[in-house]
Amino acid sequence: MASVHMPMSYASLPTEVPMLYHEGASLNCQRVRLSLAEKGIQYRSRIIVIHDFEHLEPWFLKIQPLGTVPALKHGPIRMIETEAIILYLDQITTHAFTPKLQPDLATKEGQKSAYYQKLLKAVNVELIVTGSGCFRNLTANCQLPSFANETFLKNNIEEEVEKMKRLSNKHPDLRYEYLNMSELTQARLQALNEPEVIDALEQCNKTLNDVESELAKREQEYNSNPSGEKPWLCGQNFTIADIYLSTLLHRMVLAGQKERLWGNGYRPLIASYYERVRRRTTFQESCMWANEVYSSVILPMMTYKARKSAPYVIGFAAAAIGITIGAMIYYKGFPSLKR
Ligand SMILES: N[C@@H](CCC(=O)N[C@@H](CS)C(=O)NCC(=O)O)C(=O)O
Repeated sequence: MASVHMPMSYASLPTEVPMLYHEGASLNCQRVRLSLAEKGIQYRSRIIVIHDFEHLEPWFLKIQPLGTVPALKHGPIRMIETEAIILYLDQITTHAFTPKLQPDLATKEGQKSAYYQKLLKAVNVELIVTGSGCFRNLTANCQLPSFANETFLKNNIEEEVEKMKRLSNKHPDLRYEYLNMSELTQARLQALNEPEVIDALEQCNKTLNDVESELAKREQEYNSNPSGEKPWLCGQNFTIADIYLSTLLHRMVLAGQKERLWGNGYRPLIASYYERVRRRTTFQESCMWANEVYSSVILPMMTYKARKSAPYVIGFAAAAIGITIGAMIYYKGFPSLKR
């Protein structure tokens, strides 16, 4: 991957390589990873294993008080919100190296990309994905693991809330952060019912109507003057709107919503857009593995558990070696016991 581009006028920026705290499957993390790849920015990576509640650990809350991923640290700069992170990454590289993800707002392409980014950001993807796990009747070809069903997901959220409450007593300096998280998490649990999920799907459906019409305009423009690469959603460049759209579509495939939203010839332009973006190298590197449960969930969880139990394993090994050496000395001291 290319290194961080630091032109002379950007000399005041931290010189160290940014550190990204993220999770494999998370939609927002895919958005930031894809932006990093598009901008050719090298970064250090720290996976936070949300499924094992690593985001509740005090060290992480001191970096990200909301306990969510992604979070980015760049020298003294700390960023905790996806859109802000992407716009920051866009600022620390210049147009001379990579096109702007958010083109100049004075241009038609810039206005369109800002508009579609906001529209796509408003889709409640988290509720659709969790809801698809709970209400499989709303899905087709769902790729979520079968254990991620209603009972499992609800128990998991309840367990998370309990843990937050316990930790708020154990760490008085982070009490506010834990209680704030527990309120937000409880609200998520309440929204987890079939009608709310259907509403979220309907909102997504309406947004994709607009997207299909916008893609039709690009198609028309291209057909009337077919030169160079085919345009993306807002014009010639792959913008922040494409970051939000491509990752939304990828997440909908995982959730088993592809058939409903652009399957069987319905919305053909979105269908070919998704096929095209899947072939994009940056997307392959940063997002494709997000839908593979082994790479994005199981492997990081196993690594995390091994890391957590490492002190015990090392302690056990040290004790075993100690006992063996002790026994050897003991037996040497008692020659009659030697063979
Ligand atoms: N507003 C935040 C939201 C980030 C967010 O909700 N991240 C999810 C993963 S996509 C998360 O960390 N959830 C923690 C949890 O589920 O407890 C942003 O845009 O970055």
